[in-house]
Amino acid sequence: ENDPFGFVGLTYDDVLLLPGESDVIPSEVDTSTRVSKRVSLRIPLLSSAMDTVTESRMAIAMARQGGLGVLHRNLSAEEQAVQVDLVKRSESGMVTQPVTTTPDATLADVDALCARYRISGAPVVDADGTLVGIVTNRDLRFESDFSRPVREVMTKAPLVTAPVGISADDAVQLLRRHKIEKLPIVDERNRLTGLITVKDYEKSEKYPLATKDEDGRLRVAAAIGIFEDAWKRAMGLVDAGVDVLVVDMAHGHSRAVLEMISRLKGDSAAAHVDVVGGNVATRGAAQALVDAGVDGIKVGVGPGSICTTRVVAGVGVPQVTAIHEASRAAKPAGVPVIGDGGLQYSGDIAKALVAGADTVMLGSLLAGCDESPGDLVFINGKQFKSYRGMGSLGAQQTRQGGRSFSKDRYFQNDVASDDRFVPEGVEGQVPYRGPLGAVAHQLVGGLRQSMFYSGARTVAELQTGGRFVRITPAGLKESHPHDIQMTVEAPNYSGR
Ligand code: RVP
Repeated sequence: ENDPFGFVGLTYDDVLLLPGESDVIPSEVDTSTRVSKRVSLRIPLLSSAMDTVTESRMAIAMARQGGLGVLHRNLSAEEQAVQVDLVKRSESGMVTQPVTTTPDATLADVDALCARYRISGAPVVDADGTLVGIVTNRDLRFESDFSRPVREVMTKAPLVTAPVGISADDAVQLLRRHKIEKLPIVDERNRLTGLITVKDYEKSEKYPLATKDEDGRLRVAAAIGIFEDAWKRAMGLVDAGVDVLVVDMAHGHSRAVLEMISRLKGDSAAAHVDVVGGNVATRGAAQALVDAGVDGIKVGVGPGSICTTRVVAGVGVPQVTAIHEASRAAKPAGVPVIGDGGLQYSGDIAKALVAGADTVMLGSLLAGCDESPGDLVFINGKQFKSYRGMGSLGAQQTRQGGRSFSKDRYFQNDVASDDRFVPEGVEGQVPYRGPLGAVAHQLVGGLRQSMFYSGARTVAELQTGGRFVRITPAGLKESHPHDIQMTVEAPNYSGR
């Protein structure tokens, strides 16, 4: 494999999956998989840790669909921890640390709180955590003076409450019987310990595949680096309840990355958090991550749609080969592989899985969603959203408190000024795609078709039974629509 003239790197457009005998239809297949040793997903999709792709809104939407969002790290550690918090509090069977207010807060405070967490009201607690009332939208609706204190408008205790440990069914009964929307959970001394809301139950019916932790809260991952205050950032994210830490560097096969991973794995405070490392593109690098104790391996050096590493540095491995090579070290160790970057169409998901990935990470395919950060722009009557590499000049120029947080992904944290920075990414825009739900439906729908054609009921069956055929440029041309002028846009295909 080290003979460069015999070792060919293949990518998505170089291969197709052979159709195989099938006794399963698309709607019957099971797309469940693992991101890392202890975190399972119902659909094999992750959203990229990029500032034009994943903040809390995208992370919430991804987890609801059954995937996982990885919060980007081009912001202060405190802000990133707040994002984790927003996801963890967003939806659950029961909120264990509900957002609360106090009797002396103003209605304006409550209004801001509700907007921030997208909630419709909050329990009111006194200084020692005792439940003294509840304030909801309804209390604010006809109020003109928002400087009034909560104590004057809240519904005062005694409220309908439930004891710690109440079952889901009993809770729903109570909500129904009393025609209320929020049920505070209290201990024997009437201190608030949780909150159950009607909305949460409606959401669990609406999002049956949602990715949740043991407490019923949505799961979320977050990216960290390795330099300067990376450790402090990691601990802040752990405190905020992050489920997976992703050591997110352009070159994962480097000593500092391996050391960061071993250190995290050895730390008792982070013992319940899975650690993903990357990015890598060779078997040796994947083995080094395995040896460092990693729970998941992220693969991809240069495949990203916004990435210029392969031309600026001349380094990389075409993605299907990279995934295959990395999986040769990861599989025997039982460590899941994430195929990160380079996917253009839903068909590429199954190709990644057959090559050896367990999940894929998407940037450009998700950057156009409503839930990604950034505003819609109109150009010639068409709608776009901006999308940029984390190694682009623009991403480096994002500063908070005079600091840039993204340079170190490319090991250039010692570069003092922007004009000395060597970018490995570009900035641009992608077509507006609407809500993530619709986009994910098409992506997962495509994967279901792949599994049907391959005769695979599960991701594991696809991974072991799937077979590639290598194609030529003529085969690729034949694969795409040809000899026709497309007049109607398909929801899952845009021309090349
Ligand atoms: P794509 O889905 O092809 O748009 O690729 C997204 C991936 O590209 C990210 O998950 C990340 O690994 C990588 N990336 C992000 N920024 C850059 C860069 O500036 N080079 N690359």
